[in-house]
Amino acid sequence: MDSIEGADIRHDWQQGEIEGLLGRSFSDLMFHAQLIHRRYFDPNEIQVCTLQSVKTGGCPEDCKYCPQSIRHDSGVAAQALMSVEAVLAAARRARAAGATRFCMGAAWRRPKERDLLRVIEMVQAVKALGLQTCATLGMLTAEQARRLRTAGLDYYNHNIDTSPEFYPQLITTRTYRDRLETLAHVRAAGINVCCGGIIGMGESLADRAGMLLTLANLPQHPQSVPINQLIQVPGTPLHGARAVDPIEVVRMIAASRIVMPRSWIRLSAGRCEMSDETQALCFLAGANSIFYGERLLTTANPDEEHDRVLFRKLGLRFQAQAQAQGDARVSGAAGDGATRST
Ligand code: SAM
Ligand code: DTB
Ligand code: SF4
Repeated sequence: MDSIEGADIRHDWQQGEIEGLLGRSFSDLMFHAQLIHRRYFDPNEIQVCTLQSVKTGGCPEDCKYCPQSIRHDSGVAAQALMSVEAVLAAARRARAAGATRFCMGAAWRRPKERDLLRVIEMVQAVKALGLQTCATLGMLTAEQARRLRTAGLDYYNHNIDTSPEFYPQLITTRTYRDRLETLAHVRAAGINVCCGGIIGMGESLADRAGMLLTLANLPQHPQSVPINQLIQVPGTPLHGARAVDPIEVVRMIAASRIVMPRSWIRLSAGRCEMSDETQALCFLAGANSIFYGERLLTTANPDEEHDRVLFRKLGLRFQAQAQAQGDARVSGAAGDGATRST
């Protein structure tokens, strides 16, 4: 247990318990998730993060879901690493639109030295705008993580994607253990961890529980947990997979909220394919973060106006910049949040 907040914050979850949560009556599951959510967060506040693909396509990895892998014929062309100036211009636009976090994504197995130097400049420049900084660049060594932290990196996104058992059916070019090792380097460097996965890839309920089990039983809960619904891109091996039922997405969000009470749970990829009502249920279930802006990395995200209207309808507000800066302080445990009274 890593906090005085007591019994909610656990690192000893069992597979059966999480399967039980995912399969519980919807009403009971939602009630439980809401109790936890309101204990640790303002339920009317949403954290918003804008994604920028700083290096698109041509990735040597073989992730079956990803349009950026060189092994799939998805039509995504390989591009060079963007200039610092162009990234900075995109960050300014994101800040003006209300984003508090700017995440730079690169389709790499791991960053090369020359590329890392440029990403470090990007991190410094984006940080100077007053935005929280996040990057997702593939595997990192301990030293690379330390250098990114020194540059001002607040968050590093590196997903485990699924359960350890299902993982080898999705990716063969890097192991689950490789991923956990990168996460350990990021944590040791004092960078907040952003780690989650994808649903809708043909995984079982046990695999979904296994993914949450791995995340919740890490030495610290990841401060951000992106839950992506698979975006089926033509040409990728998972194109044509059976679509996930919207209620299953809501259940996954609720279970994530219960097992990681202080983490920002992000309703990530797949919102274009979800109705407003499904998204509203996800926010009720404890999702309190989104990707905001018309593009994810290579695929579409809801346009900003649509999100603003939806948030107005639901009475949700964006987390303020100053508050976001406070949340980016690296802490000993997920969320940085003080317990809220309900
Ligand atoms: N290349 C880096 C890596 O994989 O570590 C960073 C970028 S990668 C695109 C980041 C994450 O996006 C993946 O781990 C995966 O969870 C998610 N992702 C990729 N393609 C997706 C898709 N088609 N649908 C939903 N999520 C996807
Ligand atoms: C995450 O979990 N989801 C984002 C972010 N981390 C980098 C990426 C979603 C990518 C969706 C497919 C695409 O746009 O290429
Ligand atoms: Fe490359 Fe990341 Fe896509 Fe895998 S998910 S193919 S590592 S860009």
